[in-house]
Amino acid sequence: MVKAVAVLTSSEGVSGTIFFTQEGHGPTTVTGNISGLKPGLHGFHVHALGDTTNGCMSTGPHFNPSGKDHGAPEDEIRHAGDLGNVTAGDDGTASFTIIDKHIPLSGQNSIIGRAVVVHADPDDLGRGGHELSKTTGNAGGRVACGIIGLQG
Ligand SMILES: [Cu+2]
Ligand SMILES: [Zn+2]
Repeated sequence: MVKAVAVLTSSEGVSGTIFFTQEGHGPTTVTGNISGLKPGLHGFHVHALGDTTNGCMSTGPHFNPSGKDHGAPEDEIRHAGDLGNVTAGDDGTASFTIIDKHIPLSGQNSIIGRAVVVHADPDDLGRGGHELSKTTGNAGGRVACGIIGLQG
């Protein structure tokens, strides 16, 4: 079992911790608790770079090793990093579990050393018809991010 963690940092009062586990070559389980969000849906992705020298802006685009368009987690055509949305309740907290086959914790397409990003707005999952729908899901600003690191 490989385990990883990302502690979110934010200049907008959002905080949280995201845990990742993967057994062998199976899917990766992502569990998270995030607080300080505006109620509603927030795009949630793995971005390509574990670089926060310029805050969440320097984490690059969505992790996309196979060069596809942006999509929903269940789509055939999606970025590996496309984990859809998380939903914050009226208290501004989101607690969730995501199981996904595209974000391994080892091997060539490992997400270790990359970043998770939480967005201000909902991810339209590529279906919004906006000029950004096929690249970012038009999910708006990056309100929090954390570098994915190995955990013992
Ligand atoms: Cu993103
Ligand atoms: Zn994407």
